[in-house]
Amino acid sequence: MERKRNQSAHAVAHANFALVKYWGKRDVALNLPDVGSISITLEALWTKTRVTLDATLADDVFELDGRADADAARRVNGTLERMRKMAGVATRARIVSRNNFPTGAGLASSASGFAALVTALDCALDLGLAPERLSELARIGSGSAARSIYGGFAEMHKGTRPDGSDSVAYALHEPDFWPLEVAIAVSDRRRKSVGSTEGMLRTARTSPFYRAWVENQAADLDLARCAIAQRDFEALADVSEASALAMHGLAMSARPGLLYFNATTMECLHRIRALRESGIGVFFTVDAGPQVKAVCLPGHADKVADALADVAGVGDVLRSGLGRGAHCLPSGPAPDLGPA
Ligand code: 2P0
Repeated sequence: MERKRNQSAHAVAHANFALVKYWGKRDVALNLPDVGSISITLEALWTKTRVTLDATLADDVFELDGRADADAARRVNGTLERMRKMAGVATRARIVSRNNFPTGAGLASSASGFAALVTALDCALDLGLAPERLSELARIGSGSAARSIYGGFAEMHKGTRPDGSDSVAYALHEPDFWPLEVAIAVSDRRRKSVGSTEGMLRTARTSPFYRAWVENQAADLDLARCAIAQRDFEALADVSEASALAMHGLAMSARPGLLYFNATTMECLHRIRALRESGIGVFFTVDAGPQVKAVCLPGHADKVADALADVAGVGDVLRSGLGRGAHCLPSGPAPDLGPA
């Protein structure tokens, strides 16, 4: 195999969250989802990753947020091996990655993380892969990462092939198609106690409602795709809140039940419903953590952010518009926390 020397690339990918939720796997080894999903990509939350191929290294080195991270290194090892094999190189890599938001707290750090990693590796290894192939590679690392390859609105297809080559995401619309705004009420920055992978497996194994969830998903995906295409906020609010609550209801019905909400989460949901009833364009969604994501019509996010900041237990309210897809950055110094 060819030994590449010190070839370096730097990429950024933005976090995304689903409006129609992914929860459940049809194949664990290849990380194939049992359901499709539809997401929005967030401009303000990102991972920047630099990959440097270094022929002097005996092993890969992975640094996350300024510290060597052995758990994260194990998680990215499969992706590295797979992409090196595609390029026909054996050179070890130094990977330096930074998130500008809390890791593992229900803010989709694995989504932006794996999307940034495969994008940086694609550049460093000169692979020139199509977005669907990058999406496939990102998915093997983390299901939601398949969607962070794209900006704006994206749809993940559950796929049917055993090899997973059609379990990939596609772009639905660019960010400026419908410039929705997001306010995120952060009530707990700690890592969640049960990760998404374990939570999904437990749910599929033990919930009596799992098959019903899987069977209902196609209808929700159709509703959300149409609502977005027609910029119908009421319809999107209806299906998105239903999907989030069904996902959490399902997770709660596992044994032992998964409780990602805290008291502040619930208070925020009530606050958002009250705002919508008063005429403000806002709906909620919640992922595998207590943070509440409020999706707002353009121009409505200031009022929503103020209202969420008032809820007892809310520490910060993060704000974002819709962001671009993953891309390589001009080469420069190691990733910093500057603008993406
Ligand atoms: C989603 N979540 O659609 C759902 C909703 C969290 C709740 O995808 O096991 O880290 O790595 O494929 O992508 C978070 O799970 O899970 C997630 P794996 P991932 O965004």
